[in-house]
Amino acid sequence: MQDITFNDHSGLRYLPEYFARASQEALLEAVRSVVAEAPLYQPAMPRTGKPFSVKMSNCGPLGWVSDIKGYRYQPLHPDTGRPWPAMPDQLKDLWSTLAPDAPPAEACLINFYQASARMGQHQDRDEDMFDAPVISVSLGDTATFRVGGTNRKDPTRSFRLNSGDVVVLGGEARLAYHGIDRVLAGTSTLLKNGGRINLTLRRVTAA
Ligand code: MD6
Ligand code: FE
Repeated sequence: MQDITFNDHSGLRYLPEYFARASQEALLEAVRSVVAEAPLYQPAMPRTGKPFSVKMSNCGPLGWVSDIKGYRYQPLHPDTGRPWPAMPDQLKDLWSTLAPDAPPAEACLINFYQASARMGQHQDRDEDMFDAPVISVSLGDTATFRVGGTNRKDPTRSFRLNSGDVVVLGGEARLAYHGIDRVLAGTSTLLKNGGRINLTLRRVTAA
């Protein structure tokens, strides 16, 4: 495992191959169980109601949702009305390893990308506190991740996120703009039918 801390975005950590193949498979199994109970739903943009190209679900006590009314965290699945499934142990362990000083993660957003899906540049700022980092795990096809600074116009850099890679946005980089330019189809054999899953772990409420 390497630990490359980019000095021009302090608090951004890129941990390539954090999870080896066997751990990726175990994590994927855990995600499948979550999604069996909390099916992927189609989020939509606030105000316009335009659908996202990414489908989503969540696990943990809170889940991030977006619909015509806005972005928010809520304890219930928007379609089924049931609580989100528990967070898998592998993700709790990841959080306690990489964010040892933070209170427990409350939400894990599951993003599912098929071939042409992408995610525009955004800040993760729907949480009540920004002291804890946001930690992401990528599974399946490689994606190009673009990250800038805390102002939309700041210069950006992009790098590839492969299956098993972990990204931490903490410190100053907690509110850095970032997004997914594209997913490179056929780059991983982890998901039988291709595509990419990204898991983002967050603390939502002040402890
Ligand atoms: C993605 N990731 O990789 C989108 N957010 O599909 C994110 O939006 C993200 O990777 C916060 C921290 C790390 C991330
Ligand atoms: Fe994000």
